[in-house]
Amino acid sequence: MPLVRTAFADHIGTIALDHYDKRNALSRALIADVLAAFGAFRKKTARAVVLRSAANEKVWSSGHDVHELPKANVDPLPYGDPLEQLMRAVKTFPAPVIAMVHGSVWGGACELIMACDIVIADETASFAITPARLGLPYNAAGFLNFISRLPLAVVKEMFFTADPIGAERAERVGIVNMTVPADALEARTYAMARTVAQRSPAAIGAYKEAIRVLSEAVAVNPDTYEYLHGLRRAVYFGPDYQEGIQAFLEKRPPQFRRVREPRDPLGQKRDGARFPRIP
Ligand code: YXS
Repeated sequence: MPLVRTAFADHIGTIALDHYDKRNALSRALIADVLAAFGAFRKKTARAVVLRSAANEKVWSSGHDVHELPKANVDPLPYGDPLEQLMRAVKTFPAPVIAMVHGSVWGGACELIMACDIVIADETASFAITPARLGLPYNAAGFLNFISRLPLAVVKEMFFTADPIGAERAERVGIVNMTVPADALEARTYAMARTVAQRSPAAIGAYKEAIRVLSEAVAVNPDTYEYLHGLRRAVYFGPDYQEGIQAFLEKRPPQFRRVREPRDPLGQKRDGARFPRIP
């Protein structure tokens, strides 16, 4: 049973997340169906793709399928993770991907929205990036999807509080292009898609790829890369991540304890530095 519904008309593809029993959690299986739809629309040379929820419910997507996250001591968001593959598929699709948002967007689904080219929401929409609730370390590509789109102070507020930002403020800070009344959302989204589909697909394809390359042009030398990776390792090997995942699965609030003195792999107490030395 496919976990997405698709449609194609007037050069416009539609991918509708359709697994509301699990609040459209971005599971490996659901992502595989979304990636297959993008592959089919690439063959049809779609000029725009609308990414939406099939259900007109209070949740658009609840983010990464937490049951598919490692329980501890393993990088939870490696390069090959299906959700990371989905982000790259959206960003490299040769035509604009327009997110149509009714309802709340959580965790990795919030980053998925950031990876889309255009976001049209209604007044029921809200956006929360929630790794801090799980004690989960975020990756550089993920941060860049936010930093390249939003003011730093908003990125920090979202990551440090893990609280939702409502539709009206989401439009003000740039999470969405526009917020429209719920009864106008579908019409406004497809009107935008039709306009895009009337323009030059060759030019727009080149614009999208050029903007992607330029927006990702961040020079990180090997030392800095290792430093950033060290920051993540310290978290996913740490007690918070284990407790965060366990608490979610047990449906209880997490109890994050004081950070234990980090020990190097030989178990030697280090000089109290909580993170690897800055190169
Ligand atoms: O218990 P059953 O079998 O009925 O299933 C329940 C939930 O377990 C399931 N479900 C999920 N399953 C896997 N992964 C999820 N993210 C997830 N979210 C929900 O869906 C069924 C209905 O859930 P329920 O009863 O809670 O629905 P609700 O309508 O009362 O509440 C909807 C939500 C979205 C407010 C609530 O489900 C929720 O808070 N979900 C978790 C949102 C979240 O924290 N997402 C972040 C996941 S981690 C992630 O995306 C990244 C790795 S990161 O952490 O970096 O952002």
